[in-house]
Amino acid sequence: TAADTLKALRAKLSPQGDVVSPRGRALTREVFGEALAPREVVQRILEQVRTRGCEALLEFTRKLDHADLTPDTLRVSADELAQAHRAAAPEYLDTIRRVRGHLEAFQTAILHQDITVQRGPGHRLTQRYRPLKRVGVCVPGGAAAYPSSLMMTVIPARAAGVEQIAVVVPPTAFGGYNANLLAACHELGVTEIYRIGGAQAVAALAYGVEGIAPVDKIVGPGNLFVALAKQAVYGVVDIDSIAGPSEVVVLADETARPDYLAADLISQAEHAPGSSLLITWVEGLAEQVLIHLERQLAGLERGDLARESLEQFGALIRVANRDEAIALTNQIAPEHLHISTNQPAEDAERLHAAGAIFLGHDAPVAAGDYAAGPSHVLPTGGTPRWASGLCSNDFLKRTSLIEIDHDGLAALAPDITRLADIEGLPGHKLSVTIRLDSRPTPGQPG
Ligand code: HSO
Ligand code: ZN
Repeated sequence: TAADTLKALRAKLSPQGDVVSPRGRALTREVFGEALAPREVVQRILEQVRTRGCEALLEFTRKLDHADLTPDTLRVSADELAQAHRAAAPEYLDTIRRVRGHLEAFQTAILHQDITVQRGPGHRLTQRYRPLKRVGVCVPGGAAAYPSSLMMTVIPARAAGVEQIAVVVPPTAFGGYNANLLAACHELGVTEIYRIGGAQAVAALAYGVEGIAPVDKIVGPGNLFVALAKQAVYGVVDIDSIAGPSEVVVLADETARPDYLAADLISQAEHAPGSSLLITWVEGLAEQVLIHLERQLAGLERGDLARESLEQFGALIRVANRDEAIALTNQIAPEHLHISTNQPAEDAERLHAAGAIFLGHDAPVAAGDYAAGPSHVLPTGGTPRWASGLCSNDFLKRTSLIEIDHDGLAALAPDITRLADIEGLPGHKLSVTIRLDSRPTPGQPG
């Protein structure tokens, strides 16, 4: 049944749980003197960085990331950035500029505007948006270098008007020492980059340490420790959604090409871990896709990683008809949904729980991962039921402006005073009646 399928899929989709590898266990014993669950590891790290500051940050960076940094080498220097930029391939920089154009255009177009509502004479309300001042961006650097994730976080923040952006990236060859990533930073005008990762980086951003000022919000993907740390500091700062391993559901009808479908499934599986599900009602399609999967995996550089991921977190699912496919997809609530049918717009109308929806045979998820415009930082693990992908509006906060003059207050007074009576708060009432009993104060809007 669909419910059983869903349960089985959910089990597949939670490789992030509180599971520790034997290596992880050994490492925590070495660093903390005992084997700890990830949540406890994160608590210890947060506490240490909060109380001991940079010293603890450097210590964890040495012990967990095996990088011996000093307060001076922690931050990427302006020279390093300029040099990486000079060394970058011109075509690569052109790509960064073009993609930046697509992202900026979309992220700017969707920005919330202030809204003013006149409720009557002397009673005007405004919902006002202002950008956050200072934001921290986590860029992963473990399994691959991700200049695209840098763009997908920094450009929406900039579009919202955020002035200060601090990037943290692990001190690895794919991270803080990656020339392409540093060149992208320079191209985007990002100058504040720290070679730190994991829970210790999140702690530094949330609490601040000597040399790193605290931020208002932390965004961007990361491993289990980053995710748990972000969850733990929420409240001290804001965070975006907790992005787990990549997921895609591909919904296919008889017009879909099996070779395209195979490539779409592999493209998220190669994030390793990544979860890839095909849902179709077409007889024989899954079998055809399987043949192409084999063929394509054999020829791909990361084929082995993708194969492992597909075996562990992949499935080809056949349902009775389109309606069932849509219902199941809504229950799964995937990060990415690719509608590979001949009526993608119609189908999309009925699909309401996905981080991002790609419409049609020629709209692979990779287009959104790299270039289209919406951020590829999306909710996962079933959270698209209620969570949304990152966008420029997530870097705005709203404030209500309440403009009321003497007449406006007089009109509201009976209701205010009645509610104040009911709640037994005479001071509230007095703050209204004291004004009504006197003349309007000059120079008030109204
Ligand atoms: N698919 C990933 C984003 C990404 N893909 C980065 C390639 N680079 C997020 O779900
Ligand atoms: Zn991807």
